[in-house]
Amino acid sequence: MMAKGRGSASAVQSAALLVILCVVGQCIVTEAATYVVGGSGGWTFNSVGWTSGKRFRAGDVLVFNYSPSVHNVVAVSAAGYKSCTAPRGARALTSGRDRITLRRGTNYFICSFAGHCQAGMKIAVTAA
Ligand code: CU1
Repeated sequence: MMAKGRGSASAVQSAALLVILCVVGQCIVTEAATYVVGGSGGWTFNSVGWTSGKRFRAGDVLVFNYSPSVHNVVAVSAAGYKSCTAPRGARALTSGRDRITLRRGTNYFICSFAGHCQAGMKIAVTAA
């Protein structure tokens, strides 16, 4: 009888622990999710629609996968995003698998290879 009682208490403790781990796990995922831009297709033309329906938070990480011989990633302003122009002296990321942590507000990225941004190789990512 006593053993059964302890067993029940232990089962309750296990259930409580599981809930706490799940909650903690969810918090971690919520605070720093990682997104592969463009999904399996990667960072390429017509990436512009990729953000649709997604909710981003400051601290989330975007992974840009692409071939560095034909693309790059440049962070730009809203104006640069609209006009598809990188600011003078802008540093282009060129590793082919760049990771960028989102800041609160709207983060703009384009590919600065000629014509690529105009072909939809641009994304505006708003992080809450
Ligand atoms: Cu490109």
